[in-house]
Amino acid sequence: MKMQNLTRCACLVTALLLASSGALNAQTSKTARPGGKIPRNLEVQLEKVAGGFTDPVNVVSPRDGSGRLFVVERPGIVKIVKDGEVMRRPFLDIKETVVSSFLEQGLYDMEFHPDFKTNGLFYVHYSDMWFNGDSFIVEYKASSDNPDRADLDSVRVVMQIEQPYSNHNGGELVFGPDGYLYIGSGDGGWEGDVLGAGQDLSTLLAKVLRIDVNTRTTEKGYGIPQDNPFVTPLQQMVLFGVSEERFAEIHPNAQPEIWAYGVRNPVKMQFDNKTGDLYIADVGQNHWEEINFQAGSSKGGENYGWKFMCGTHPFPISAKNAPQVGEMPIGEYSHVTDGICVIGLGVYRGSKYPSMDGVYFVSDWGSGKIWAMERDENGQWQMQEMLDTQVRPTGAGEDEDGTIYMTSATSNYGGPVDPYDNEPGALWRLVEKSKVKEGAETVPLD
Ligand SMILES: [Ca+2]
Ligand SMILES: [Ca+2]
Ligand SMILES: [Ca+2]
Repeated sequence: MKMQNLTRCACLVTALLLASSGALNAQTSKTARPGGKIPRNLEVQLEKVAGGFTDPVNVVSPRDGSGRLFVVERPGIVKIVKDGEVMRRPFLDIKETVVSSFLEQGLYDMEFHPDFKTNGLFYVHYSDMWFNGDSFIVEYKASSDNPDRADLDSVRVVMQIEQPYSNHNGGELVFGPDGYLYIGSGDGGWEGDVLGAGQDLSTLLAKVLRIDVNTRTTEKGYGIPQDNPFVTPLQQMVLFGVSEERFAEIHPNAQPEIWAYGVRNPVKMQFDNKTGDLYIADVGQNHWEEINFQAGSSKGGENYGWKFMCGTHPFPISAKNAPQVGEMPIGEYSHVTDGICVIGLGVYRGSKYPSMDGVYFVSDWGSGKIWAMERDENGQWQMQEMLDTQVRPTGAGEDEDGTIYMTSATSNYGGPVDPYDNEPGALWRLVEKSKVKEGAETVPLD
């Protein structure tokens, strides 16, 4: 299961591994690396909830009091877990619309509207079969006669993002505390940001996007929050009476959906439900994986540096005396030691495991490691290894109480493959080690 078994990965390891080791000393003081100690004693474990899934990549709660969890399967299926049992009939089946032959494609994520309980709306994000793998964000409604079924006729396209290559599609959908939908959009693909999307404000690729699904315009299936950082009110587009400072902030070609930019492949992002802080786990290229932190007070507009930076390091890594660009991550780890594809698990804010309160958990798909992150008494982020598992984390979500769940899948990188040929994946619950349920199956460890 470990890294040596992977022939190729989202971030092409192999020959470049050794080249990165010389850069290990270039760390800035604020970016944590594995090997730290969070300022509390914490031991966690993963309990198996259910298995038999086909490439599960995410799990989400409707927060409607039903206690159901919805597991997203990459081929285009959403299954319901109710009272610990996987329901036989799926909630949603859009396999005919989703292309999933390449591992980074498929149904990426699903999110329920904050008012799902009353309006029944939910959103999915996937690679579309008929539009050559373009990313689609689509709204559906739960069936009015059967809450365990989606109403396929209710489909409404919210957004289409052109995907010139099959990889680096991002995927996250998450509603912020402000009620807006945040979208993780990757750099479009190939390698090395060949499109130059990271720093290009005229494209939706390589961005965190923020849209209003409760309104729409004649051109778009959504509204633009007027406080998005690159919205330029028309009255500012005059030559006189505008300060130099304000002119410097005006980007007439910028896409107004952009909330933050300079990300490479933000597969997982999560809000801290108590503080509104946003954690963006950004999959890196060849050498470094990174975790970015955006305070709940942020007004947006952050530049997370790609493709000038990968973690705290210049890109390409051989660049000498390169200036640092943008916000530095709070955490990073090397492909040499710790993994190849970062998967954020989220901040625990539930009631059942008080020792985990406020801790951010993050994992790696290649190594199966799980870390806890927290600031110490000096405000310095710490990153401590919690578990070194034998499974491959792919996604995460939380139930209504805030308990964190993780999906794992065993697929190898690449394509074309039939996801149904892959070993079945599983759903896990992250718990305090001392509170593992009697008889529960726990995750295999290295
Ligand atoms: Ca999500
Ligand atoms: Ca792509
Ligand atoms: Ca970065």
